[in-house]
Formats: sequence, structure tokens, C-alpha cells
Amino acid sequence: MRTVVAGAITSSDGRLLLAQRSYPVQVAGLWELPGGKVEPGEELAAALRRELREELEIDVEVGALLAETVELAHDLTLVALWARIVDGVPRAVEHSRLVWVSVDELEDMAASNQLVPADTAWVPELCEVLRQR
Ligand code: 9L3
Ligand code: MG
Repeated sequence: MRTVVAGAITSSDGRLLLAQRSYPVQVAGLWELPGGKVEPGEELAAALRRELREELEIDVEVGALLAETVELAHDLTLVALWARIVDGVPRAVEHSRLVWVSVDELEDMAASNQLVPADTAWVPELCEVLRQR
């Protein structure tokens, strides 16, 4: 059983960073919270900081866990942590594109199935928290 950790990266003006997957073909073109697999023995927050350095060339400060845990196929469990950028400007190293979305844009993208299916579990919490900011 492995864990995948994703970052709910927020901006000071209440936007969320989404990254467009370039692989595998089943989800290529869909948008996700960026992240990746936790290494054995690695802490969740450390894994997220490592993944976001690798994938986006940013340093983040990691916050709380989002409530929903998603069971993926192949013995993978997916969790998300709130995060904010403390250094760097996000660059799509392995994604096709990056976008900062407002809450309304996030809801539209979810409603039109532009998010990777697994990540839709977080949309209600993402919207609720971002609207409070
Ligand atoms: N995954 C789903 N939603 C996400 C992320 C970061 C990852 N927000 C899934 C896709 C892959 C697996 O987790 O099946 C591993 O992710 P990656 O290492 O390919 O990013
Ligand atoms: Mg990844």
C-alpha cells in the first residue's frame, strides 16, 4: 500500500493552482492537484515538498490535511494537504500547463469533468475554504 500526496496550493488572493496531466493517456488533458507518491518512511509534508520541488520548482509551506481520503486502484491511497508557495514561481516541468483558478472556475471545471476523477472528492472542501478567504 502506497500513499500519494497532492497539494491544494492557494494564492493570497484566494485562487487554487491546478496542473494539467500529460500522462497516462486515460487522464492526459485533465487537471489535478499536483503531487506524487510518498517514499517509504517519508513524512507526508516532506513528500509533498519534494514532489512540488520536482514537478513545479517551488518551495511550499504545508498546512492541514483535507478531510477526504481517496482510494485509487493498485493499492494507492490519495490524500491532499493545503500548501502555500514560499519560494519560486511554478513551472510545468512534467505537466502540460498550470493555471490559477477562482472558486467559480474550479466549480465550472468540476461540473464539466475537466478534473481527474479522483480529485473531485476535494472540490466541496476546496470551494468552501477558498470562499471564506
Ligand atoms: N493521482 C491522482 N490525483 C492527483 C495526483 C497527484 C495523483 N492529484 C494519481 C495518478 C497516479 C498516481 O496518483 O495514478 C500517482 O501520481 P503521479 O506520481 O503520477 O503524480
Ligand atoms: Mg505527480
